[in-house]
Amino acid sequence: MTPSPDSRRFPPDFQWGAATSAAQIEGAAHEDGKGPSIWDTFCAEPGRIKDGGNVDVACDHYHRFEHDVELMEWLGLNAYRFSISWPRVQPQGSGGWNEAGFAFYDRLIERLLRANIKPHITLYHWDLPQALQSAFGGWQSRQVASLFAEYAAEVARRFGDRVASIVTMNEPWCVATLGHETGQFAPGLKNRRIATQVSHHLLLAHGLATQAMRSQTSTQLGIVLNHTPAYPAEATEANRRAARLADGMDVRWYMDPLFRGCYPSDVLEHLGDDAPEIRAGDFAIIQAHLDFLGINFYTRNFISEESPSKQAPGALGFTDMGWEVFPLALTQHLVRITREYAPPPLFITENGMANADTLVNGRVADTPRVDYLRWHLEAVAKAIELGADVRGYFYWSLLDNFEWDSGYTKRFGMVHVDYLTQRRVLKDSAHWYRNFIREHAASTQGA
Ligand code: IFM
Repeated sequence: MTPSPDSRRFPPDFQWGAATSAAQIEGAAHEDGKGPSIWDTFCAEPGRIKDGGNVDVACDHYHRFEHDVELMEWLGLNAYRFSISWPRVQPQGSGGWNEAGFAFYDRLIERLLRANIKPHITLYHWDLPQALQSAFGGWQSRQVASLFAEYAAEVARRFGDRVASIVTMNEPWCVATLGHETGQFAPGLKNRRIATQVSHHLLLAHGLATQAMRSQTSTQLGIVLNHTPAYPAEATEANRRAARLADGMDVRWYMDPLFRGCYPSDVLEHLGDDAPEIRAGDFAIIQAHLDFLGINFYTRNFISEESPSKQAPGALGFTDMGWEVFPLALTQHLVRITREYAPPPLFITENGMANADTLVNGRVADTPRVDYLRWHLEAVAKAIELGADVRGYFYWSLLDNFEWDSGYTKRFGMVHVDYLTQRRVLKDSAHWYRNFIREHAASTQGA
């Protein structure tokens, strides 16, 4: 077993957190005036979700948030990342606000602040109001980007002075590609031309929302990107070329507009007629000043042009999602983006693993997750030593929850959830994380 990283390698004011999202944990999908989201619709379509699950109840966090914050207090977290459900606070995605929806987030934020846990809000973690999908085709329409900015400004006006940060978008790649090109996620479209237009509108929405929020709040504003660094399987010219293109579609497609004001030319060339329509002035909007950048990291892409289904070596194993455990890529990637883009302060806004956990005599011995955590924190510590300005780490996820098209079949939590009783049990990884955070606090006291 590798030793745990030395907690003193993290800065004294490092933020130790866990992350969740509204649709995955809240439940109460039809309560207190919440409008339907595209995930409510998607789950109701036969065959979309592996176990036929839906988000009606999920972890019932809407009713159990007080207890969930107690779990965070037990863990010793000083930060918590969660998302606001747009259709809960604005059921139609435009027009009237739902005060009962805002009241829920108000109670949650107040409870977190009483526990000395910094709230970090995400505005869009995939649950678009269904009304906007039905009326405009969702993110296919530029108009939805403007409506998103109105929603963002309202959230910033109400909560901006009490939260540590506001993220506009979570993982636009997933929204565009999995939602509109492969059809795996809501709204389930399969059209590359639409997907690239959606990616452009998401970036535009991010920029417009950032501009709109600046006049309402001085809190930190940012975006969260999921990065899966591409590695050529063998060092052949064809594999290198394929890995470079994969990097272009995943990493540079979002980083270049945000930090350089353009899309990468090799990807534009590859897309040909499927490239998005871009209007004059769009890049200036997209390049709105960012206070921080959130990176979600889980695994790497192992690219072989010669045999596309080539299995990654997986010396450290694979998660229950089938994703290779490859923490070295996290260090290398953080150093690379620091060098290439000179980004603002970084947060690891998600990192974690699904494991086939079992509850035996009241205990979940999730050793693979403890190892995953240990290795990835070591990778972050190394990146900090090599110059990456990483300010916080959020484990994904606090609770086992609804894993999108996999339904409830994958468990990412540090806390086990029995979906029949809603009983929560802290896994071994939660105990490990708690000790690590305590060690860090003890070693940096008075620093
Ligand atoms: O559960 C998701 C989360 O919603 C977004 N990032 C990846 C996680 C694991 O797949």
